[in-house]
Amino acid sequence: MAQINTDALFPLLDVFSIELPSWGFADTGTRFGKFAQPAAARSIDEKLADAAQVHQHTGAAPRVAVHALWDFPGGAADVAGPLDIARQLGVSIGTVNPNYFQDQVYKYGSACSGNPEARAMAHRHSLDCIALAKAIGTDAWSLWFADGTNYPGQDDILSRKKRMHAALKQWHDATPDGMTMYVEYKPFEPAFYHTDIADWGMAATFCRHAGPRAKVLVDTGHHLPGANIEHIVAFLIDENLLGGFHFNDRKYADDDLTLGSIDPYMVFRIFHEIRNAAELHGHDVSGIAYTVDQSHNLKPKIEAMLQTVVHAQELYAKACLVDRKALATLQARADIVGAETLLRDAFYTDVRPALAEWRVARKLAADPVAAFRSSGYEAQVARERTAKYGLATSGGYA
Ligand code: RM4
Ligand code: MN
Ligand code: MN
Repeated sequence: MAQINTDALFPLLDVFSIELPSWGFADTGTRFGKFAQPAAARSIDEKLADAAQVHQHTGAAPRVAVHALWDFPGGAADVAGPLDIARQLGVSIGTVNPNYFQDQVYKYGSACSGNPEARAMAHRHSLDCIALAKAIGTDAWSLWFADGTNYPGQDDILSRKKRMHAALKQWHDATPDGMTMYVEYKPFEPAFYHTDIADWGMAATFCRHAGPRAKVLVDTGHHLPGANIEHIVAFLIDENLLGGFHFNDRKYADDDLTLGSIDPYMVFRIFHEIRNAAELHGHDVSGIAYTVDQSHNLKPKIEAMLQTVVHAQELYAKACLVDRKALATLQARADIVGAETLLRDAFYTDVRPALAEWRVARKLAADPVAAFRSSGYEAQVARERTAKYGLATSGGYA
């Protein structure tokens, strides 16, 4: 077991926060269907209210990421009401996510499409998203592209690369100082032959060409099986190209399961590399943006988000326990077993009592999920939302 020094750990927990996705509180599903939950949020106001529950019980989730089209169909003109509601709820609106994948014009891609209409629409939408982010007063927008092809020969990969390059450069230059443009990658889906930003190296190259306000966003679910994500993270930090994360877990691909539900040791190893970069290499890691990107089809959405934040705090706390000076000594001696044991000791240390103590000292419930369950919030909003929208129905595949 590693020693828990709460004087060292608590200040680190105080500044550890994780942004919640508005879309994680709405009914989402698979391509085969959607199973509706009566308590699911429909409007941005309801999504903010549900996210505020997570913050109220954890004290660690004060920002809500939004999807431009789903939450602000009218763009910047729509922000006054939600901004006011967020303020009253004690949360703020965080990262703005454009949508380059839903409109019919995007059938063959957005920024990379051979169709100039699609590229023009993506460009207008990007400028609208920057305007929306400015109206909200937030410091980030985060780009994910469904662009790619399904068959060899379908389109010219290099022409598409050049179009992406030009678009990102233009949008970076339209991004004001003090705002970051995150660029997310994904190896496949919805495109099944090639994806235009398939991995971290491509995202990093595009960011480097675009300019200093462009940073790579690592979605933990967006890797092929076996990828060493913590290595990617360490490498990007050292290159000053790591923007942040979309956190989720997966067994197979982009499964959007709860963080740490399948492989908690991997999340620990990611946090270990971040703390290592800070403590041994002097990197400023305070700007790394942690965001959840999960859609819970089966779990109750608010409980799943609470569980996610709690998991993240636990795994982060474990990584904070690693004695990195001792580790460096073991590494210098090439004591592989000793070094690995030191990491495993931190990972297997039960930090839950220390986290409960941290919460109680901050006037939070020791167990956020239990506190939320006993609040009756979910049953209450299920009643209200059923009265307002009628019985939830499901969506089909074809
Ligand atoms: C993508 C990707 C994006 C998210 C969309 C809805 O797979 O993870 O970040 O915004 O899904
Ligand atoms: Mn994502
Ligand atoms: Mn995804």
